[in-house]
Amino acid sequence: MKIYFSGSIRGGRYDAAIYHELVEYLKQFGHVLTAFIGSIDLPETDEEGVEDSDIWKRDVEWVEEADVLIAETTQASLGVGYEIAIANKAGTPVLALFRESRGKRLSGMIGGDPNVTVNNYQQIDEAYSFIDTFLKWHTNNSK
Ligand code: 6IA
Repeated sequence: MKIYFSGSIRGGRYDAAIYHELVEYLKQFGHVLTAFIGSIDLPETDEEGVEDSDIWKRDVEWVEEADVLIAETTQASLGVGYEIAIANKAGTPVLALFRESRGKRLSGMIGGDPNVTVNNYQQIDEAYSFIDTFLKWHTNNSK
């Protein structure tokens, strides 16, 4: 299974440790195309030598070829929202994981999308369990 993991980069790396945990967990189910998003020391802005046009082209291809897209959406990110929209268009199932904290709510454009499975969690184990349920369902009903 090809898994596209989405998490904030330029939107802010505050949740990098959580992305790391999620990516490590996802690896048991298949190939995580974007495992680098879970790198704790991935820079927010220091991306010398990487053209935005190349990032966009490769990521759009990966979202389209992925079997599922799993996004950690707590830290708002334009890129993550954009990827969710592309996945929808490509028919790639989307799971959005959100931690209800800091008095913040998920964007209505994600929370209100009938094609997105939104699961709220507090502890990482709850996120793992939502991932299990989501992947089990989509393994049995693949696109
Ligand atoms: O707007 P953001 O930068 O927060 O968007 C984050 C999302 O866009 C992630 O889910 C990624 O899939 C994608 N994305 C944004 N920047 C990059 C990128 N930059 N490379 C790949 N995907 C990206 C180069 C990173 C480099 C330091 C290794």
